Amino acid sequence: MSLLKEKLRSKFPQEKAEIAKLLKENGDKIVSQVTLAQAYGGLRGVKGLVCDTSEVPPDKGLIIRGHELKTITDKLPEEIFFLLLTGQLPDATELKDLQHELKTREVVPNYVWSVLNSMPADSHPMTMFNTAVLVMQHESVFAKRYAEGIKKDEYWDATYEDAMNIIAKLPAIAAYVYRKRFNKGQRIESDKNADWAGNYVHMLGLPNPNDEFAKLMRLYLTLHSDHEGGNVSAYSAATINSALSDLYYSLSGGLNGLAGPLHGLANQECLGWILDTMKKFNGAPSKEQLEQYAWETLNSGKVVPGYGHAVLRITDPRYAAFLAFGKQYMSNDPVFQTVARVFEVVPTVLTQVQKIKDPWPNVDAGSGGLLYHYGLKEFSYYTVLFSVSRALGICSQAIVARAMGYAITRPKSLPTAGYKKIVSIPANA
Ligand code: CMX
Repeated sequence: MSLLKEKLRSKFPQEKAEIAKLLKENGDKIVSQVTLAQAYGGLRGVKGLVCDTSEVPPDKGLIIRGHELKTITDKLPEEIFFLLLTGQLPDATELKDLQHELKTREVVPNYVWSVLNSMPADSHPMTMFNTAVLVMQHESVFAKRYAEGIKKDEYWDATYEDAMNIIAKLPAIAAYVYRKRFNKGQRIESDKNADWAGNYVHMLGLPNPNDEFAKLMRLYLTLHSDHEGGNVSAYSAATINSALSDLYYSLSGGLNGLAGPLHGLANQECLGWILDTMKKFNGAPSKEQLEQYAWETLNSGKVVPGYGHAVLRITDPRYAAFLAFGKQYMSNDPVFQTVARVFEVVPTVLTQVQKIKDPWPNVDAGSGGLLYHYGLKEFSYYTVLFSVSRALGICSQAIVARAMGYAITRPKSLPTAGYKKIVSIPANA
């Protein structure tokens, strides 16, 4: 048995018992209230979900199992996955064991390539990626064992198997989506000696000067891994998972949510916005020009992509990590310079729009400019990178949910007439 699974096997029963005790002693205590505005406003701020892998305090940003993001940006995505699941960073032996386990599971079934090859040539990369994840449902260990009558206590074990099988294969699938969709030539075979992110870069086939692109990708895949349980992709995946749909169903469902422009697609839109400003002003725009362009965007009824957040009220620490990377490796690049200048201008503009609660950059504001620098210029692909990383969090959350035996998700809805009644307005008013 892998060291990671061994650790989980001893840890989960204890955590489950703790939750049972907590509920037995406090189950009837009130943890949140819901206003009418929240019911109609995307349940913003309503506490009613459980996610132990990470949390996002509005004034701090992402904290993974007690580790503030800024303290773990040097970690490999594999280390973060171990942390998400166990609450501890792996030691050297545990990391090696996990990397070995992923390597043994990385071969992608041939039918996945056939399905991707038969899709329309101009399919969106996210559609291709999510289709590949879904079609592999054929391999689900959970679905097979469930049909055989697996015991409830073993649900997490089968989900772990699915998670590892999926995570191991994602870099090869994502890299092929890139090469196929953008006519980059043959599929590149895996490098048996590379780490998870390094191998992804290898299979993308783009230049990797001084291993810098791989460094960026390690950072990228670490930063996007998880963002607590209420964001669209995590919540959608968890809801699907709660019906005991296996991870292939729930991960692809969650990633379909990530493909929305208000969520993960914003990173594609963001670089588009930056490049539009450069086109309009013939090169890196001045602060005044950027301010003008930000107002034009707002006045035309569009959002400034990469800015604002449903939870955060500070500069996203993930954006800060990307900015620091850019300053270290590409301070002379005009696209990066524009990204950095936008940060000096846009928060001041957005602060003047009263309804906007968070004028600060989110994770999507910075990443595109860095990817562009290393030749990954097809921005419709960027959400696929986000997906490869977010799979770490979604899979971890699913394993934990199965281990804790969480119930099927089923909040209560009411028609508008029902809410009118609650707030004492006659239904026909
Ligand atoms: N530009 C223009 N308007 C914005 C804005 C922005 N960057 N951020 C928020 N607003 C607007 C909202 O659209 C909303 O307007 P309406 O009331 O007319 O609908 C109003 O300000 C209030 O919004 P909010 O309470 O501050 O923010 P929400 O929780 O409703 O939305 C988010 C959060 C991220 C969808 C929003 O800030 C946004 O659209 N940002 C741009 C897109 C983006 O970067 N998304 C990526 C987020 C990170 C991720 O999930 O990947």
